[in-house]
Amino acid sequence: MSPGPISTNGIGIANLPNQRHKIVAKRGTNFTLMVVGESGLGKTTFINTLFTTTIKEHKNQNKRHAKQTDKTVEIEITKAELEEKTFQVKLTVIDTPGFGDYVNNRDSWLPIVEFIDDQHESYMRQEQQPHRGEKLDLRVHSCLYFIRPTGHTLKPLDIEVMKRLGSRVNLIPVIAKADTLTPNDLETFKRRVREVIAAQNIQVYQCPIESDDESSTKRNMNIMAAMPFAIIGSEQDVTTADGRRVKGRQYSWGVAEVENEDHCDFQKLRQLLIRTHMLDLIATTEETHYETYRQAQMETRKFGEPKQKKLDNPKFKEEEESLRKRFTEQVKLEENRFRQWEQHLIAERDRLNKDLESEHSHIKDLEGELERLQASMRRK
Ligand SMILES: Nc1nc2c(ncn2[C@@H]2O[C@H](COP(=O)(O)OP(=O)(O)OP(=O)(O)O)[C@@H](O)[C@H]2O)c(=O)[nH]1
Ligand SMILES: [Mg+2]
Repeated sequence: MSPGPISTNGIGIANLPNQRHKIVAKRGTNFTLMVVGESGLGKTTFINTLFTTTIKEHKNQNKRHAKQTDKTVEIEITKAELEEKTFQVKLTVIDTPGFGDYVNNRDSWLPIVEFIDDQHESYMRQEQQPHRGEKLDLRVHSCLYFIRPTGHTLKPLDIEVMKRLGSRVNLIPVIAKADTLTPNDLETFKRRVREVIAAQNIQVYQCPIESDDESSTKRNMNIMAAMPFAIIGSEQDVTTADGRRVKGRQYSWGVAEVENEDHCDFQKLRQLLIRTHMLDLIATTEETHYETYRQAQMETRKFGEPKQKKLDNPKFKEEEESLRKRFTEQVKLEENRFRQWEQHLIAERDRLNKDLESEHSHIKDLEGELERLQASMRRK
């Protein structure tokens, strides 16, 4: 679904056909955003940056500051209300622990995928109740995947996790800490990431580009061209060389500005999330991702039957795969051993046959000799 006419400065929803706008505006919209990625890539910092640049007051102020330097160790949910013009958004942001930095932590993305599935499951169960009142809805409308700014390409772990996320939610890839790459390296890196995403068939969010007016269409194209979005996060206000106070990161060579389009795509990403495509993200979650989940569950379970955790649990699938691999390896090993043993037996048989042959010919010789001896005896 397209969010309808979109204004450049206000939230897209303010321009919806009147009736729909009234309904949504009265109730407010729930929008849930999740951040995922390896450890220490600035996920928590990004959330704080988004809050401080978007919302003046938000709940959990203290908690936010406590989170600043700490490693995130569990899934953390923060709610904030966002008011733009006459329209209200109840924003829920889900911060997740980073993974992949040491061996034991490699699989810690599994609970994140499970969390997403669980939200679909919980919503589906509420829908099946006879009294369908206000539902508790934590379905993830948009999931930002943080990519380490290596300058090379996506890692196998990224590909694996992104594939699983892309089939479940609106996946938006972002390049973390964009200030650590030169503009040229950043462009090359972006291109490589896009190529791998295409080659690996990773499903990423594609926002509708066509709009009613030309300038909106142009802006949408501009936003989409920036994917994967390069991000700079910062909780500090710093002073630029020309004396402006901005959110940014101070370096000896100058300031990397969060909200400067020449420095990174933070503004474009925020525009896509909060302004232009929020409704589309919500609608595609409902119509595509939730629907896919619901249908898959309907095909495998009877109405009201509890979810068979094991069957669709990615962790279980993982275990099953590694078990199968181990089993195949064992079988191969045994087959090899058997083949070697068989060859050994054949060689042994050949050797014995040869021995037997030579024994036979020896016997033959002896028999011949015996015959000759007997004949000469008879003649005497
Ligand atoms: N250069 C640079 N550093 C950043 C940026 N964003 C965050 N950092 C720094 O990176 C470090 C880790 O940031 P966090 O926000 O805690 O990272 P995280 O992804 O939440 O880490 P985990 O919770 O462990 O997964 C901190 O020292 C931040 O100041 C950025 O855009 N550029
Ligand atoms: Mg964190």
